[in-house]
Amino acid sequence: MITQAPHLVRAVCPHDCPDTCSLVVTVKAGRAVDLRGNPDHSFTGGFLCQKVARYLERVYHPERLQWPLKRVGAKGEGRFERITWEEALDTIARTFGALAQSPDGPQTILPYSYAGTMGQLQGGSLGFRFFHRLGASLLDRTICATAGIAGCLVTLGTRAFVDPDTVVKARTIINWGSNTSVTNSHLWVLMVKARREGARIITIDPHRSRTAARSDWWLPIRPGTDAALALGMMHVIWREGWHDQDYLDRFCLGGDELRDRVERDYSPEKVSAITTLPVKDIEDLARLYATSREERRGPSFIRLNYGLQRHGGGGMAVRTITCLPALIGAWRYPGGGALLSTSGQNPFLRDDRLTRPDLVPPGTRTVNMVQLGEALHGELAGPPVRALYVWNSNPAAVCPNQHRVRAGLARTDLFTVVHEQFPTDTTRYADIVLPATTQLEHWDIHGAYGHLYVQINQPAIAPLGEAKCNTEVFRLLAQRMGFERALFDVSDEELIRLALDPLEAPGRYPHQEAFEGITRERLLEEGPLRLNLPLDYTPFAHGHFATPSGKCELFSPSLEARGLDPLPAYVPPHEDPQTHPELARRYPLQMVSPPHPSFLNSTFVNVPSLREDAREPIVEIHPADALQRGIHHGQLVRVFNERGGFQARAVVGPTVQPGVVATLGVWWSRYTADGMNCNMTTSSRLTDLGGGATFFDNLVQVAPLE
Ligand SMILES: Nc1nc2c(c(=O)[nH]1)N[C@H]1C(S)=C(S)[C@@H](COP(=O)(O)OP(=O)(O)OC[C@H]3O[C@@H](n4cnc5c(=O)[nH]c(N)nc54)[C@H](O)[C@@H]3O)O[C@H]1N2
Ligand SMILES: Nc1nc2c(c(=O)[nH]1)N[C@H]1C(S)=C(S)[C@@H](COP(=O)(O)OP(=O)(O)OC[C@H]3O[C@@H](n4cnc5c(=O)[nH]c(N)nc54)[C@H](O)[C@@H]3O)O[C@H]1N2
Ligand SMILES: [Mo]
Repeated sequence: MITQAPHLVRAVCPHDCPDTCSLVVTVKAGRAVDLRGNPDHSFTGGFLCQKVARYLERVYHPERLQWPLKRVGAKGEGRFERITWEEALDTIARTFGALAQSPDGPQTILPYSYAGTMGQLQGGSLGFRFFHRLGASLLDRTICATAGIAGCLVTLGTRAFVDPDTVVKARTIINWGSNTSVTNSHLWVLMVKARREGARIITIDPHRSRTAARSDWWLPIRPGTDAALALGMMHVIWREGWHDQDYLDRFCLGGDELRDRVERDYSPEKVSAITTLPVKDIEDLARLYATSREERRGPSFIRLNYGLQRHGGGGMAVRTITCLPALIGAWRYPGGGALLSTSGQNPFLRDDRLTRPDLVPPGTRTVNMVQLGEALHGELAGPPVRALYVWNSNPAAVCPNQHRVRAGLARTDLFTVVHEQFPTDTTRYADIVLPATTQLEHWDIHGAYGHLYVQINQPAIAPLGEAKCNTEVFRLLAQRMGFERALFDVSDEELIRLALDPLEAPGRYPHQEAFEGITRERLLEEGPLRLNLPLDYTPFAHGHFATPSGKCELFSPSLEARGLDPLPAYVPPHEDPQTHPELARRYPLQMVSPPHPSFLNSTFVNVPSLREDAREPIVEIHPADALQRGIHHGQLVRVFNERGGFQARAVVGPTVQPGVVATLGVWWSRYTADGMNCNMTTSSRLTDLGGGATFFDNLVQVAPLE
């Protein structure tokens, strides 16, 4: 396949981002010399974000791991020696085999992976299959999205979904806890198109994000109080008679109960006190939202994202916000409704045939990935963790309560394997480091969580050095463990076929018909193909929710059966100054720590041009809070709480409200002055629904360094 004349290869951006761009790579004499957004894919529109535009700098980075290593220094020190694949694989198989035979059994082995690649093959498939067959502990992959999914399931029975291609028709657009122009930039393009047709763009965010700055209206809500705002909007909508009674009567459960609750408990005055937004703003927001069809001649669209979920009440917040479109009947119209994720529309995004959960021994314990620190300190139920296998993740940077995570990783009796492309914070703690391929060096098949296209990624170049892809490593390990050949002697191309094969259970939601006509051959020949769903798709225009009642459950009998509040409600943050004044006396500032536009979580921090762009960790603080602490703009400060601290440069200004601070980006320890990052301060407590992470539910203090 690799020829001397320059040729083009179609690839897919593998990163954890809703946009899953289609890429075109130019290869010359076996080397990728150019990479750009595919102009023929309508959603990608021929442009890439500032990070992936530099993807080749990652691929050919001088620090790419190219051969297996074994540790020769202390854990955390980062001293390694080159070994052969034979030695590396034998060591791992021998250690896993011995642990599986030990009295505590295979659950002493903890696999740890997240979204280094979103591909169905390299991000799922044989990796899961291997650890399921081994009987290792299961990992609850909660670090990002589970609170929101759980919240959506209560109200809608599926993820809040609007066909992104229809967003240009919306006339009131709300970015709710969503930094769309940064984290979902191709949807932002559609929002701007809608604005040219008269749409108004509103952003609800405690931080004046790039998106907030580019919006028509920014509402600087107090962190963790979004459910209260949504309930206040409902109060106003019912009071003013802006609701859609017909939609409520025909397609919803519990409209009257919800109305009683918001009339009684969520007056704009009360909501104003919780959210710190003025009463007038709450009323104006409700009006713009509910009267968009009449006044702005098009429906209302909410881009609901992850920022507002990373709080103690994050699940309930999403459950509550996803009630709003039903209240005003927004689901009836193309472009109307709320979008969290399109992934629920794609059959293979939950395909057990690739991962084989049926192989898991009954009674296997599950470890919540947010609580890696606790797991490594033996504080969770079940056998102690004696071995850790990390791939597609960098927990020594991205995991909350980082001091405890690092202390756990430093345990001398823990056997740690890390399969990585780069020497990250996590590889420093590994006993064995395995070199991984990048997206240009392996096969994959991708859906997306921000559009409706399926794509195949073809390898453009040969693996660098001795790098191997995830599926290959699990094949080799399975061989050494003596696992069934039928389970693991499966090529990547066969796995792609399996992913696209018809499901055995027809009629299952999402519908298999979505794949009709989408074949491996067509994907290879034609590039991205849209799922077989109608244009202007409005799945809830006539109800058909995926809840047990088939209705939009404003009142949830299933929550009631679990002994939980069946109606939407405001659940305060775990670390809430209003309800925990004594904690707030020591740590008075609520800190959010969303991604830096130059980075993708902790990925790309080691690409020099992007890191230069981000410069160094900063903390944005309101002038009143800075004055009180004697902090001036540009000064070095320490941000801390009981869990730990990190150093940052103060950016003083009105980009946050008093009582709130913001820091951007998950830095690698080697690129910060003190070797720390924001996750030194974040907590491993979980959300109310879904067991999710609460990164932004974090009280801190800020003090000048000198
Ligand atoms: N460039 C870039 N793109 C990315 C990523 C990246 O790291 N870099 N990460 C990818 C991943 S893994 C994900 S999950 C998505 C995340 O996509 P988003 O959800 O858009 O990401 P965040 O920036 O974490 O959060 C959005 C905004 O929520 C705000 N926020 C924090 N707390 C609250 C709150 O209580 N209420 C409200 N209303 N807002 C709040 C934050 O200040 C932030 O500006 O983006 C993906 N895309
Ligand atoms: N404070 C704070 N913390 C956060 C967040 C935040 O906003 N604030 N965001 C959270 C969110 S939303 C998420 S999703 C998590 C993300 O957590 P992770 O999924 O761990 O994300 P990354 O930091 O991107 O690390 C992924 C790693 O996988 C590696 N990798 C990429 N491709 C491959 C491959 O093919 N094979 C192998 N073996 N490795 C590969 C990359 O080199 C990279 O080091 O972080 C969370 N942490
Ligand atoms: Mo995420």
